[in-house]
Amino acid sequence: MAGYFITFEGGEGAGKSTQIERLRRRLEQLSHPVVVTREPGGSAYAEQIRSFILSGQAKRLGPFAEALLFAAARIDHLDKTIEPALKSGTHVLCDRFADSTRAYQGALGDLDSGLIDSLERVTLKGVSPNLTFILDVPAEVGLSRASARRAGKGEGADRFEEEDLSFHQALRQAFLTIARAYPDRCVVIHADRPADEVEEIIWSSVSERLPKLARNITRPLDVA
Ligand code: T5A
Repeated sequence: MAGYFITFEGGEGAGKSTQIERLRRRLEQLSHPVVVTREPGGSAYAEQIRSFILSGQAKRLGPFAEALLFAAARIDHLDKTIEPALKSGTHVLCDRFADSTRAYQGALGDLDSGLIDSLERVTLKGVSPNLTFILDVPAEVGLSRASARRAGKGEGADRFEEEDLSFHQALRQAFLTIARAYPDRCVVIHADRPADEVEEIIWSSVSERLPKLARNITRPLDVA
C-alpha cells in the first residue's frame, strides 16, 4: 500500500497553495490521509536551506549552485517527509518539486539539460509524482497576485519574484515544455479564472486520473 504523490507547479502567484488547500480538504472529507508540504522546504534542514535561498544570498553563486542547493533540500525533504508518508499510505500534496528546478534554474541560466537530468537522477532515486498539475497563468497576472498577497502581509518580493518580466515569461514556457514532455504525468490547468472553477477542473482531473482518490475509503487503500 502506497500513497499517491501529487505535485503542483507553475510560476509565481499561479494559485498553487490555494488549490492544494482545497484538494486537501476534499480528500480529507473522503477520509484519505493527506500530508501537505512544499519546496524548497518541507523538512527541518530543507527549511533552513529555503531561508538561505529565498533571502537572495545564494544568488551570487549562480544558477547551477542554486540548483545544487535546491537538490540538497530535496534530498532531506524526500528522506524525512515525502518517502515516509508515501510508504505509510499517506497521500502527499507538494507545492513545487523537481520540475521547478528544471524550469526556474533552467530559465535563469544556460544550464545544460543533461546536467539537470543527472542531478534529478541522483536526487530523486526513482521517486516521481503520480500526477503534476501545472497551473498556467500569464506572468503579469501571477506576479500581480503574488505582490498583492505579499503587500497584504507587509513583505517584499523574494529572490525570484524580483527577476524581470522576461524571466517570468520564459519560465511559463519552460513549464509548458515540461508538460509536453511528460503528458502522462502532467496536466496543464489554465488558472487565470476564479479559484472555484480551477478547483473543479483539478478535481475532475484527479477523479479521472486517480479514480481511487475520488472515492470515500472504508477500508485501507490498495494504490500500488
Ligand atoms: N524555486 C523553487 C526554484 O527556483 N527552484 C526550485 O527547485 C524550487 C522548488 C519558492 C520560490 O523558489 C523557487 C520558485 C519560487 O520563486 P514560494 O514563496 O514558495 O517561493 O513561492 P511560490 O511557490 O511561487 O508561491 P506563491 O505563494 O507566490 O504562489 P502560489 O502558491 O502559486 O499562489 P497562492 O495560492 O499563494 O495565490 C497567490 C495569491 O493569489 C490569490 C490568492 O488568494 C493569493 O492572494 N489567488 C487567486 N486570485 C484570483 N484568482 C485565482 N484563481 C486565485 N488563486 C489564488
